[in-house]
Amino acid sequence: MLEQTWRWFGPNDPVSLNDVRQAGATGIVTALHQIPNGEVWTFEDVVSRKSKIEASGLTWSVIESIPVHEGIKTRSGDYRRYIENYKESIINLAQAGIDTVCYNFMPVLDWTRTDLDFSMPDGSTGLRFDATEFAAFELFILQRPGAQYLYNDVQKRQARTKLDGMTDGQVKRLTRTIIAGLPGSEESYTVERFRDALDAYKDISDRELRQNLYTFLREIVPVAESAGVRLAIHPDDPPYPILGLPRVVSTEADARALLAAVDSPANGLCFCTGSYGVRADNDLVGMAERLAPNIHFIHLRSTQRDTDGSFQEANHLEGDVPMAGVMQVLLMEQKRRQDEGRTDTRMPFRPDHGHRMLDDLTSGRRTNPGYTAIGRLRGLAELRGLMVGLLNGK
Ligand code: DNO
Repeated sequence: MLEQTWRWFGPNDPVSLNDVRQAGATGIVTALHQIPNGEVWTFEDVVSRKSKIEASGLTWSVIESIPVHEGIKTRSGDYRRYIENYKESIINLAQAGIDTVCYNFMPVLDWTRTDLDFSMPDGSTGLRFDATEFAAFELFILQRPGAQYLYNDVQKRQARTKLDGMTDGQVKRLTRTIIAGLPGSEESYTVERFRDALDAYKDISDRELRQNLYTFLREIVPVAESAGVRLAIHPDDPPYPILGLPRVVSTEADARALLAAVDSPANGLCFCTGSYGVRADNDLVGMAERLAPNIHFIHLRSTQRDTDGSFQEANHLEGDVPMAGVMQVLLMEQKRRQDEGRTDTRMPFRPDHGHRMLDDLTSGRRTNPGYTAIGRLRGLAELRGLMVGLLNGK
């Protein structure tokens, strides 16, 4: 069985460690969100959080994430110090007995959505990225220079109509949803600061961002390898360029190129089916098969694509992601690792996101968008059932 894990945002998360136990997960995925981006995670801080998790009968399975400072992505400012700090954090985590670290290299924004409460046909709500709403934000609210070249006349008209139909409150909400930072995001911006952050990338092409990522990896992978830590890069979400920014972890070719840049078992992937799955040209089962030896962490979630780049988050076993096929490949990889006597047979996965439903919807309890108790409980239960079914069906 793959290890069943659950993202927990720390002591302030409305979904408690006890809730997690009742959901049937055994591993916790979390980060020290209180530590400012770029600073060192000390051994003491890590151990203190770890003992809280263990006191609840759970283990700290994966770090998600040690944030990569924007200075590292742009190779500017104090980036050398941030890289040294990153190495130190990895060493401290290893000393505390934690061996899997997730991170991402998305410029400016971590994951991006336009609607956190989109009504699903069954009456629950979920997360959605709407391409027309995003265009309305970029063209007319942010008024980003250059944005007008990304859209054709029809798209611009649709975006204008969308904006004209929105109240001031809706415009504010859309803006906040895009730039204020979704749960787990490493940055949060006002419109002004957001413009500055985008500006920092004006001379950074796709090629340069890739080079910055590979150079970063050449620096940290050897440290991780000798500490016995596995790195897992999360793909871009959504997996295509937005806001004129370069995107370098969206496809199988991107994943292969970064693995080839530093050939080490420590240089690995977070296989996020929901993120990669938004592109119809990402063959998820084939990717899982071919990339399997370097998959150190797994996010299982499904999306339903529209034709214009919009998507919404579907139930875990529905939508466009061939979940059974992916699960089958991952179970085979685990078996292969066990047969080979590899040490990384744990293969943690978490149900990524979930709809707001039942009491989470009606009781007024505040949960982090996407990180509800009951929606994820449903996701985990379905995925567990699928896994046990596949294992017993042979
Ligand atoms: C969203 C998450 C991301 C992810 C980071 C990893 O729900 O999957 O915030 O944690 O991109 O660094």
